[in-house]
Amino acid sequence: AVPYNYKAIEQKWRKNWEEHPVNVEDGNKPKYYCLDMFPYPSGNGLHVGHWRGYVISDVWSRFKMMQGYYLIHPMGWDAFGLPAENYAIKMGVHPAKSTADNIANIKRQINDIAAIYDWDREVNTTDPAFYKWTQWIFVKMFKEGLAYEKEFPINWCPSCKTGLANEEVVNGKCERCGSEVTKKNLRQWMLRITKYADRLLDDLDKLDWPEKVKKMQAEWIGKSYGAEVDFPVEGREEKITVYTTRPDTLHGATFMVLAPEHAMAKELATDETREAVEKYIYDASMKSNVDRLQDKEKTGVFTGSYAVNPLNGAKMPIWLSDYVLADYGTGAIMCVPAHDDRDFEFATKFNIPVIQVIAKDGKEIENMTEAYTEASGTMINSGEWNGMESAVLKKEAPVMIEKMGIGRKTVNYKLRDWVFSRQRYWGEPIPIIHCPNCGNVPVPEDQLPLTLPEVESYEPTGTGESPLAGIEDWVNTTCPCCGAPAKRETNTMPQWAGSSWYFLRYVDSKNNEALVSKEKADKYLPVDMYIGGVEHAVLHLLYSRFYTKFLHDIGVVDFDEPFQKLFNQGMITGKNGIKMSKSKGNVVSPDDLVRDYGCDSLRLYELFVGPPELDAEWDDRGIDGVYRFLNRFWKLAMDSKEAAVAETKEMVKLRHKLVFDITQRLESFSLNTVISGFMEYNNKLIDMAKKTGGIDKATIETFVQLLAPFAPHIAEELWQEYGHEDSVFHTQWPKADAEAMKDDEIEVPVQINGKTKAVVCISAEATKEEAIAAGKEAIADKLTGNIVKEIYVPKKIINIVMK
Ligand code: ANZ
Ligand code: ZN
Repeated sequence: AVPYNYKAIEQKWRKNWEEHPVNVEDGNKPKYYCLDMFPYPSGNGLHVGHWRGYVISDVWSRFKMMQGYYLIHPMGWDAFGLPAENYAIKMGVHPAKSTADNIANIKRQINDIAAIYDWDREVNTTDPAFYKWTQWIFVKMFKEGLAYEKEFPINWCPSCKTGLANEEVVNGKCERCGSEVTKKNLRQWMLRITKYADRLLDDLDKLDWPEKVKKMQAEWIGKSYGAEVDFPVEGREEKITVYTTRPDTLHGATFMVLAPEHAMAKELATDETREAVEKYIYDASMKSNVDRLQDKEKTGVFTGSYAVNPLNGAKMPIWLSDYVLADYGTGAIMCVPAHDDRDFEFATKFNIPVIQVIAKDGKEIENMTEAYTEASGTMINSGEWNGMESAVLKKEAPVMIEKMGIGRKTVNYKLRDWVFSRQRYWGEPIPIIHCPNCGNVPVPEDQLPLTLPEVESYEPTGTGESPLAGIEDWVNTTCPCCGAPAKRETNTMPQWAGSSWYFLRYVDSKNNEALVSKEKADKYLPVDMYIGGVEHAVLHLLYSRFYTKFLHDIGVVDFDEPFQKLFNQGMITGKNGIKMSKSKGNVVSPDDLVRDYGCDSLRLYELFVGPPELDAEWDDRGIDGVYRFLNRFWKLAMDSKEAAVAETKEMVKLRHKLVFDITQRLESFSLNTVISGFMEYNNKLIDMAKKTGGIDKATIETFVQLLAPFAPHIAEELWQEYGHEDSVFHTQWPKADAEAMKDDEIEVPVQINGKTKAVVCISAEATKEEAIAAGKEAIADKLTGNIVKEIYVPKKIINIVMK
């Protein structure tokens, strides 16, 4: 037979698909929107790890197409941001130019995957026709009071010379460059994402997402229920209010800690403590939040002042410590060392009394060596609350406190408003004009996009101003309201701005009148399946949900969750699990593998390396195995075509089992076992063909159909070899018939010591174990002696030898 010539086959079908696209819309098909997280077009190109996600989404898309859907499967570019800008600074090339070059290269690489992207839908976040709408959304948010200006100390990356959102600070370091993040007092544009906190939390229930990701989002939003309690301060009018989730422990509060930034921190100092207090406040101002929360030895300073426990009048020293955050709750806490780890540590270090108020079995612990943090047990040392269940009290205390007039029931969130301005060049200009008469005025919607001007130097200034501030004729403008001389906002948007809504634009990417037309939005949105890495769990995926809810609220779309289903693929790593990167020199480029084995083989191997949701180590050598499988299947198909044998019962049965197994594995995203399944079935068929001279047409054709989403070129070629003119992708995904899958049943006598005692019905294919088990069950009541031997003569006799 003709050998498997992947080069010729792949070239032929690439051209053919270009001329006759297989994903075509016809009015009757339902849509299916399968989305990849769009890439940042970096100068490094794609490695085999990037391929994995694209192959997974392509397999899924083609499978859906064969189930009769019209596919929305687009691709685009998330191209604003630091890498392009840093390259510009180094090489003096305009970021738009380097971005365009990188896109051209990556597009070529993506085309090598043979993924079925609809390039008519392509978007690029740096294209003014696109960012017109990114700015438009900002203007709408401004008009709705969701975008506002505020000056406060934000996370500042001294190396990127820009402010960062909380989400961009990972373990106290800049998410992008790894530098230690510091604080800087800066005027900021903020987005009021906190207004959506409850909906962002509650609607997680609607989503078919990995539990892990939902949990991360819920924790990031961090809703907690508790109480605010007001504590009088000795010798002062003003009270200090604390936030606590454990008001049940109020009797055990032996001291109080304020964040160093708390408004009263300085005032509470006495002549003796003032110097130490001011030094402590200064030192804390230089640390990031994350740094402060990390597990290291507690520090603190006594202010010299005392608060009074409003329940029992106990005197509580007031301390400052940086483990209390200024921007959470009220920035002040009551400390219950017996029942909180951090407080226990602090009290131990500074010799503050510990009073136990919850006892597990009604007994007081003599020398506490650690806090008892569970809200379960009986209240002790708690006056009128003694004897109550702490879990019950925890729920009731907020209301009781409210009735006593010493506080109130409250809800708190960890989520903060989103710091939305960056002091860099390569981003969307924030479309706001500062007018001396009118204040902040948005650029009129019909004047958008406000395009990014050319600059001489992209270098960040480091002063907290973006390079745009230096372009006088751009900065100076007139107020759209009153005509007075006014100045443009010179900050730009963060890289997340465009990616927060790009998925909406794909379905109407050329529309100049609207972000997306109502008609197209209704027809093609939302996204049915979103595929990408897990690293975006709280950044991009939270921002996108927020944007979608906002656009829902202003009537642009009529759904309020963007992504119905989410799949996170694991990473492909180099040897020993090390992340592939240029600097480590362990990047495997797909280009050579495609040349040496073909696209179809590489696609299969990307899936074969392991469960798609887990990380997998890359080893080039493994690709040989899938390549051999394709060769063997090719030969079987071509030989069988010649032989043209009639179908046997075995072939029919195997065909239906194949359909059943592959479909089930594919639907549950167990893509690596789909590939191993193909290999096993192929081996079985080859064995069968040794006896029959070949495999029947329908079985081979079914195999080809199932293989098509995975190895599209070879599938199309064989489909054509088998005499079909239309694409294999225009066929319906095969269905398994349960009846046809059933093994034949046969009757077998069951004997004890050679004498027949019963007859059982078992599968003709039953293994020895299965047959013996069925036989023993049928004569269970007669198995009274010691079994010395169990015999199964296949399809003939089950014999149990007993003593
Ligand atoms: C007394 C208490 C007793 C507390 C106890 C806990 C256990 P979540 O669940 O994270 O909301 N807290 C409040 N504001 C804080 C701030 N600005 N910085 C650091 N810690 C703060 O936690 C709420 C609990 O964290 C609050 O309840 C408070 O300590 C502390 F046995 O109050 B608790
Ligand atoms: Zn004005």
